[in-house]
Amino acid sequence: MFFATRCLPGGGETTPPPSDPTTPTTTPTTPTTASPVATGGLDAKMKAKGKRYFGTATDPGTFGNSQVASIIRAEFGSVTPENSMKWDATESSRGSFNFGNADALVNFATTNGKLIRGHTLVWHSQLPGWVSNINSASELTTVIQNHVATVAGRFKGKIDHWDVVNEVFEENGTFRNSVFYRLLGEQFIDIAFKAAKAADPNAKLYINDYNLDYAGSKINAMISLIGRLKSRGVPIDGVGTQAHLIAGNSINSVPAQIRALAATGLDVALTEIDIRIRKPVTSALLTQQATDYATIIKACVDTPKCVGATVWGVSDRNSWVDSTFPEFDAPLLFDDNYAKKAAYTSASNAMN
Ligand code: 9MR
Repeated sequence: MFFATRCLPGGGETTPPPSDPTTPTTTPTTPTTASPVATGGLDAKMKAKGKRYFGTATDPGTFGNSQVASIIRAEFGSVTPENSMKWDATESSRGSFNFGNADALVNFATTNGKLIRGHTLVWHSQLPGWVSNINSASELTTVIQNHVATVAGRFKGKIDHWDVVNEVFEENGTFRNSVFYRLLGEQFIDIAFKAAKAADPNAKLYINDYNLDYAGSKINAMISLIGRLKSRGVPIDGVGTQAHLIAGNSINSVPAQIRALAATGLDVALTEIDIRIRKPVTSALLTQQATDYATIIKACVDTPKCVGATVWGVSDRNSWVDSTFPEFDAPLLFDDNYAKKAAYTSASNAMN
């Protein structure tokens, strides 16, 4: 899917009004204006808006850096394992489970009082070949049930949200041609959710996808599917919209899509926010990105069913964007040197 690039506003930052010359020049003991960034970090501000968390994605490879770890401790209230709970990481060969990095992530989260968004149980990507090569529906059903029971069961009681199924749709709203859909049809989703509910009854169970940021076939298909899942009594609690976005591109359509997802009656979470910038990164584009972060975060704040927002990483130094979209850069709230960007301040202010 390609988007027409919206013209970027020429704009610089707005200039504050000149101070009133009649104002006495006494030094106030307390600031007369709110400081732009409250103490307590992004998570505290999101909670003050009645939400559950402001989160980030990480794994031992990133929180092992002490600067990343201290930013997570200070700013974020939830962590999503970026890779460590995926099928290729947890069950790369059949029935042989490895939880090294996933356990380390869970220990980091629980030690630091962070919620965890489990990610993800059934996904066509990062899926070992032994699963893709299954050609019997009953065998695949058993394999899904065992995988979900083992992975979700291991972390029972510790996971706030599980992304039970991820990215089931093509861009045109048809089901993705995964081994799951080919052998089981839409029922693979029911199987996965029922298995997750049995394994961890208190986790909120989510369906998650990308490009739900604008009106069209894909979000329509998601909303229809949610209606069918609910009518079949499938235990689904929420829908995650990933929000992998491009600065200055289609951002203004996002708030209405968040409201449309909320109108299903499910909880909504922004699950993987990043807003990448087409190189070369300029100060105007960083300002555009800051504006765009505010638009997205405010849309969640203003939508009662939106329960939280997660950015897909801490600093621009560690983002999937570098390898996947080499013509883009700088998608996150902290720069390559772990300093707060304009986007950080703007995201924070969107929660005032
Ligand atoms: O950020 C993840 C990156 O490190 C992995 O190499 C990649 C492999 O597919 O997955 C990235 O995370 C994805 C997430 O799990 C699902 N939505 C899209 C994310 C970005 O690709």
